[in-house]
Amino acid sequence: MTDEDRIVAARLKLRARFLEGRAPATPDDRARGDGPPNRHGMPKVPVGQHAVDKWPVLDLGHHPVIEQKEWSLKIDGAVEAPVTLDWAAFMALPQVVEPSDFHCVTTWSKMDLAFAGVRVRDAVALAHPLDAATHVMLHGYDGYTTNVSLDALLDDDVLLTHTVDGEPLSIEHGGPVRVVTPKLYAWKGAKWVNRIELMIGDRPGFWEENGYSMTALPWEDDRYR
Ligand SMILES: Nc1nc2c(c(=O)[nH]1)N[C@H]1C(S)=C(S)[C@@H](COP(=O)(O)O)O[C@H]1N2
Ligand SMILES: [Mo]
Repeated sequence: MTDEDRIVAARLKLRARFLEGRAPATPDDRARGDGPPNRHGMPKVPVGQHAVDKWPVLDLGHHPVIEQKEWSLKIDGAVEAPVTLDWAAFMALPQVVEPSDFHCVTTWSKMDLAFAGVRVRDAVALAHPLDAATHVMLHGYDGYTTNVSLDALLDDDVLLTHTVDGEPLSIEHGGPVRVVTPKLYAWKGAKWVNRIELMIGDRPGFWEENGYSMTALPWEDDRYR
């Protein structure tokens, strides 16, 4: 068994437990709070989650080492004008900082990370998405893929982030650049991102092919399908 096989097996076991109703939580309609907007109005972690102190590293075990000068991001697919951004073009886009939470489907949440970078919306706009585009596939340098609806992707807090809490994003967490999707479970944020593929219609990415949710909404305990 490779490391990747072990990781996938462990995650499928977690899914099976969840589907049997044993973990991590069953949806209910308790009031879930009143925090900042990117917490969906909730003060605490979503149902079935617990907050951790340290930010864990979770991926398929391949950590590609990409220098800033080699990194590029292609935005293509259902667009009028495919573009490829190099580091300089990326850093020339408007830069923002968004404090957000980070919810991993394996039940940990890292609260209050200050993500700095470019709104995915601003990068995607450069390629002029077709009106018919509905979803995207995010691709990483490690071959990882994950699908996100265009609506969710264009949210204010969805960033191509290069700096977290004032420090450059580490390789383990997806540096030089990853996507973060604070209102969705964290697997929707591709680390070492190198392509945003606009799609007409939806298609499952890596974990979604393995029974994970197409939509991944933490506040709805929407983990698997
Ligand atoms: N390129 C890539 N991105 C990825 C993954 C991966 O294996 N490869 N794993 C995903 C999963 S399952 C999670 S929970 C988060 C974890 O991010 P972290 O390691 O920074 O905590 O990254 C997501 N993005
Ligand atoms: Mo994950």
